Amino acid sequence: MRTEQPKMIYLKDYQAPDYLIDETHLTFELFEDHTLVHAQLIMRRNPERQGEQAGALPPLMLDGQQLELLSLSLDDRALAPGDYRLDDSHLTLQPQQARFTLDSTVRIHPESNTALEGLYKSGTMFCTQCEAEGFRKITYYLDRPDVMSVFTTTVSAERQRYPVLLSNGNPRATGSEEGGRHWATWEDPFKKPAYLFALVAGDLWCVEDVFTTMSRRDVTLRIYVEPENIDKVQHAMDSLKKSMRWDEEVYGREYDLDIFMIVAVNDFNMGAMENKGLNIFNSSAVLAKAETATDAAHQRVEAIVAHEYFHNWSGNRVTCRDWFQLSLKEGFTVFRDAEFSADMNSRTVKRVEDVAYLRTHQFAEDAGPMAHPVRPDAFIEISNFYTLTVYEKGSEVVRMIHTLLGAEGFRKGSDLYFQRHDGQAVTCDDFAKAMEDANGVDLTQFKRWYSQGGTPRLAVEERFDPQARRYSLTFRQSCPATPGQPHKEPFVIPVELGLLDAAGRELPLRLEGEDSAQGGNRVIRVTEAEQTFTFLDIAEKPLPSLLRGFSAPVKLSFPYSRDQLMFLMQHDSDGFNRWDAGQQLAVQVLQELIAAHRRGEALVLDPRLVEALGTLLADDSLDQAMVAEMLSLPSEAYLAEISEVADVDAIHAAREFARRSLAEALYQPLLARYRANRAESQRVAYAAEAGQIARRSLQNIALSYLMLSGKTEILEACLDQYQHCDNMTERLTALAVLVNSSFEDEKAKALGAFAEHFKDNPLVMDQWFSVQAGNPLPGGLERVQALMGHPAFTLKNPNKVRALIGAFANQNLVNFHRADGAGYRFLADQVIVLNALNPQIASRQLTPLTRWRKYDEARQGLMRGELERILASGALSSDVYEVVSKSLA
Ligand code: B3K
Ligand code: ZN
Repeated sequence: MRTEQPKMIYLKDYQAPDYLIDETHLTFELFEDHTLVHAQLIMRRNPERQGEQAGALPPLMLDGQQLELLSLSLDDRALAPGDYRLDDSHLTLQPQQARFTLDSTVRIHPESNTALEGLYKSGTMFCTQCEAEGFRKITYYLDRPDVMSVFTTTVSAERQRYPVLLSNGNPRATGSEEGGRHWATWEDPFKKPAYLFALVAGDLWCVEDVFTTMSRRDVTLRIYVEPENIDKVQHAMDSLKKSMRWDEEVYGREYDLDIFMIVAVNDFNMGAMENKGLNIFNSSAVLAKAETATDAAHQRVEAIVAHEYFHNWSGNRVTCRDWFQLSLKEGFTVFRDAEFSADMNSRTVKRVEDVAYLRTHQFAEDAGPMAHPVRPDAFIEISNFYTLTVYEKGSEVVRMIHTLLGAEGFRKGSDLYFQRHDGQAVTCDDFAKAMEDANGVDLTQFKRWYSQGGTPRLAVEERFDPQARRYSLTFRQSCPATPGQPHKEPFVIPVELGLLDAAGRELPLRLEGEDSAQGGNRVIRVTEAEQTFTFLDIAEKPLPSLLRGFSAPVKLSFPYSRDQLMFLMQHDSDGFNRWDAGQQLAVQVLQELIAAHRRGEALVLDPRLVEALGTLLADDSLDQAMVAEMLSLPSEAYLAEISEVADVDAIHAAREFARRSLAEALYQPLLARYRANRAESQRVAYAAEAGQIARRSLQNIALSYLMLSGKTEILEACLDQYQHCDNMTERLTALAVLVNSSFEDEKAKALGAFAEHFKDNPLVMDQWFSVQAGNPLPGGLERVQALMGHPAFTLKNPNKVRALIGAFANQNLVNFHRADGAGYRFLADQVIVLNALNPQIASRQLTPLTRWRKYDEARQGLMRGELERILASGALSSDVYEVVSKSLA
């Protein structure tokens, strides 16, 4: 908890460290009521700083929090309290020579660490989470990413309780001690910052495999889990091997150590952590088998395993100089894992999912009080900056570089980046420079994507001159002000586009100034506030397909008519834009319904939406996963994001009306698709592979529409699917549509049976909580409050908090935003409790309240009131303080 006034830290103040740590030798003695940490640091003056600060050596200021210092010596000389200074967060002393060895012993208390940062216990197991600044809760250190050291780690613990002792690198030695204890020593030969340190001790089982690298070295692969989960590891292991091969093939990156380990833990603040050679994962990001994990969960495991593995190069071998550069590793690695998933599954579906997520959540962040550039220039608490902007928008920025340079040029740039900076801690500018140098291009203006926050708007206008056969597109870009950035300079916006003729064929494209046409799909660069591109030899007025594949993270507007959108839905050669045309059509129709609802008028659905979706359903040749995506109406959260003032009740009413009308109008084709796919699901055994996933996604969205009919034949089909299936994807969907229906008896029975059957599986219980938390029927808050008292719920487990409180506040908009403010009060109450238990989780849960400006005046007042109540509630963590104070500013 904070005792000093929180301080803003600025990128412009960055200075290289005064001292370096060449070697770090750690010994941990783990006990039930405390842990002793001995650290030997072989240190020297940083030569880079020597010139600037000639003369006497500067003081050495080590980071350290919540440590009880037991002994300290400098070059074997014990230091007395008068020889150093201690405060809440630092240990300061005066070295006498440029090279020295510092030994310290501290006592820490992992057994009572509920913040889950540093060394802590998850169940009976010891584990660590050090990124970003958790290592300072383990020992006194220069806890900053530009201090890179080799580590040896010895862990000692009681053998019976903790038979497995792990740390980074390769295993070196093991031995026994008196009193039933044993020890193991690990050596990591690669220099790394302290945030990549990891330690695990527990009673774990593992699945082992071998991967032969491109230079024919055998690497041992191990995934450690608690014994009861050993049957849920194969999917993660397969994903790991695929990732290792893909990184060799696509980036030429080979794994370096002799062993790569993953450990699954139940209590974890986020998805997973890329510690060198010893990744620690939230069990939800490792464990997956047919009976307990949905298709989405299987795909999430594959993506996160890949993401953490890819960090071995993009993050570990080449790391960040300071935390302002976080997107250097995160944006790049998200881009890498997205491309991996696209290669393993359906590329278009992956892109659709990612873009829908970005537009809904990152765009909202960009429009709110916590908006910041991909490379922020100031923060109070770095944990608050593991954001959608740094990750997802950061990935879009890397994707744009890829689009501008082409796959080959991008690979030349990444090769140069890895080769030039291996073993270094670098900046986003270094990344861009490698891309520039390898390709002979200038990215100066492009780099505004790193320094300017906010979502650019790109308005497009067309003009056609039939006599001159000229077709022009005028682009106007602007970007709204964000905190600290009132004015923005123009971005470089790559716009991938094509022009379609009346038959839906792509026209050859010749821009003014070019000698001949160059294909029908191309990327143009919008670099000015206003810019016109003229295409020549255009005989008839074409229909433009713009921003294909979502080639830039902008809000594009073009005055499409509904008929034009229907045309694009059917004819665009770009699968992403076919989906996007469908979304734009649905948005237009839904916005009309929202407005009608607000005026108190009767709602009438535009038949064109029925026709468009009916056409898709009738076409057997289409990818079923894409049909499922296109049948999904834009989410309530997205409709809220694009509203000037979000009227959640009107949004919900309009969207539900549209869903019911579609279900009624398309009942027969939906039922036919449902039955065919369900029959197939019953015929073949479950596999988490693309074809089956596509089939189930269409089956399940069809069921969710059909259930709106309230017909008994559908209720029976739903109950049959719930009871007779070999996988969680079908079972959970059946449960969810039942929960959202008005069949109260069947609902209660199914919920009871589900909980009874899965009560010993915490990850499945998380899904059970989420399904209920998301139920929009009246009384949502009371249901959630009752579930907080369920024996499987605890505020101490982040997955439970996310599953119940997070799902309620983020996905159940009508109940969370109920007019009396009780939803807000509930969330604020939980944040106040969580603030003391786990600041990172508390601060995350606050997000929906930070969006108060989106709502009507009455709700704004209620939301602000709750933020003020949190601010006044006592000693706030820096995490919660930063978010609340910026939201109220
Ligand atoms: N690098 C970690 C995130 C650490 C978050 C610390 N609050 C996981 C990842 O992005 O791979
Ligand atoms: Zn990452």
